[in-house]
Amino acid sequence: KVPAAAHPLTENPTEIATDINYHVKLNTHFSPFKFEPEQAFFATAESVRNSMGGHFLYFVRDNPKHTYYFSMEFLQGRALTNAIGNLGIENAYAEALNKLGHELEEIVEQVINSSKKPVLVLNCIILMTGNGGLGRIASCFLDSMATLNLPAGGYGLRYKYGLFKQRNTKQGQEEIAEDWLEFSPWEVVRYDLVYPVRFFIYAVLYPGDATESGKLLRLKQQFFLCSASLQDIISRFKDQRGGYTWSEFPSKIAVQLNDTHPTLAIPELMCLPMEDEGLGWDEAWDVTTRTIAYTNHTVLPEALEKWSQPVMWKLLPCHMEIIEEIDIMFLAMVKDTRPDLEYKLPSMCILDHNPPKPVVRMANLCVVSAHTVNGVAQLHSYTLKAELFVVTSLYGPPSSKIRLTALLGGFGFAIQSSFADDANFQDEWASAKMASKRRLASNISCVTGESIDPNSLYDIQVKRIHEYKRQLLNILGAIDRWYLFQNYNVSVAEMLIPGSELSQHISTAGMEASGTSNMKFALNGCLIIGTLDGANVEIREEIGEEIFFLFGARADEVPRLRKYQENRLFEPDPRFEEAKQYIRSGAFGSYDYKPLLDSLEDVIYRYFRDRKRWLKMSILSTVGCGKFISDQTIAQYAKEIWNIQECRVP
Ligand code: DL6
Repeated sequence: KVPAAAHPLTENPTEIATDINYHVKLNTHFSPFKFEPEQAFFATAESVRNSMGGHFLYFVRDNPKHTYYFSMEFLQGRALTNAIGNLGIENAYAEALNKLGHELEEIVEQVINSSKKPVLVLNCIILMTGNGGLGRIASCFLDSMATLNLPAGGYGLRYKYGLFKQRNTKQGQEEIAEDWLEFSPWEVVRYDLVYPVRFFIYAVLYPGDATESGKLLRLKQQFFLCSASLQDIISRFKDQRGGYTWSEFPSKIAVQLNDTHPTLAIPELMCLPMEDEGLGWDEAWDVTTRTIAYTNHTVLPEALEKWSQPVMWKLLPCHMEIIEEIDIMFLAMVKDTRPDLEYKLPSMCILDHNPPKPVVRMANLCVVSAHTVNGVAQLHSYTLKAELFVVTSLYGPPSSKIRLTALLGGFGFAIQSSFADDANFQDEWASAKMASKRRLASNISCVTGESIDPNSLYDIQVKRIHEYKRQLLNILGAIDRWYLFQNYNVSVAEMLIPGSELSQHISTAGMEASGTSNMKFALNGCLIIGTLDGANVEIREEIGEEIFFLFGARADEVPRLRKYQENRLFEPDPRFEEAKQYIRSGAFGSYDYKPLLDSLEDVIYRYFRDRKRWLKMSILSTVGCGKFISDQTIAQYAKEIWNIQECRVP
């Protein structure tokens, strides 16, 4: 029986206000005689958190099959707004805080301000130094698991420091330790759960890997995450009523690896029951392969993780023995069953013994061992299957386990495309967009002192820094358009994305696995200028090609263009040279922008000036984005990969 929570979930604002007051008075972190926004935030968060206790217990009671999402990165947003949003009690809390003289929006903002996200500002282009889509997707997935009442959760590391807080000075970038854990009312310590893991140096997210000690630290972090999490999962599994047998482990537990960072879960899940409980190799392999699924997030060779064999032998000798054995099994299987594919083995095998750097290829280990492998967009999954992992499986036909779909499906949407031409609806749409643009402009003005005309076109690119994402190209373009665009600056995504009208997703075709901000922009009625890359392809399919500004070459044209460039046959657009000269000149002298008249940007401005047409396109962009809601993605993972059922909280 689930005991009643000490402070049961209530939707009555007066009761909530009393509860918040109770936390203000009893909270030992602050003086009980003050009620500043920071304190209001803490007390509100504690009040929400306390009323959630029963939810955890409920899942323990029924013991359904669980999914555990392993990720080295979680890029969380606002935990408080998420929690009360998911519980459907946002209005009640807003009203309660009003009674106490505070605004919910204000106290949430106040916390955001005290821990600024690391971003660098360059006109309309935000270059993120920190985590990108991979960490954010992990957090979105946790939110969707909660929304869908799934018995599922995540395992990650509690890094003491974030990447760093970034300050830009005239001298360049200044890095300040990001002590993000200060004031976190959301952490619950479990003193009764302690597992022995030999490595625990986990203070810094992404230790620099230029040095051997940095690399070693990162490997230790990865092993720490996998070992501690699996020990916790196994201990819960063994605690179930009526005893356990190992063969039923995969029918009770699904583990999803978010990219290769938690790959060591594979040899660890073999190792723990073999060492501790005398399980045989075949049974351990069966349990492991039926439990673990893997999501690949990149096809870039330099981003596919490889660990030095000597380092791994030194740090994890038992795990290396297991990996070696899996590799031998895999090679033998291909030679036996698919001699026609033997020529692929040098790139497909797990251990690359080639000196001077013999390495373990983590993605190959995942592909060989996981029961299901998926990419994050259709084009990406196709590339995985057709080019990267042609031979995948120890059982069944090769590559049968890579899913060609992006694991995304349709989603019922309240807005219909028939609204797109409705004049009243367009007016409402325009005022909602204008309100978001004003909010963004006001934030920009606070941060930078620059004032931005809310009637101008807000064209925004937000991405991790990488050559293939072509921020440099965008910067050159921005400089080229200097006389048309004057003032752009930064805010956080929640302000930027709703406040934007045009957004750049111009990575070289074939390089971006998916991209996730493209979906968020399109869903917020922002038009996309983009290449046929990653999820852009599907966005364009869903919303209609006539409302997508297509840019650049297709993936299959890129190799030919690269050859052209190598042989100096490729003539870049003259505006490249112009923009470069312009930068070199250091001044804004006379500039002939007549050639711009026929350019793609001009098409965009022409559309933008035709307000009705632009608004129609903006509405249709949102309407077409139902496919990209993470709730839908997670519902599909639950059904097709994890085989778990909804577990509704009473
Ligand atoms: O799946 C989330 C996100 C994709 O949208 C990006 O296209 C992809 O680059 C990113 N992958 C990674 C892994 N390493 N790299 N590069 O961050 O995942």
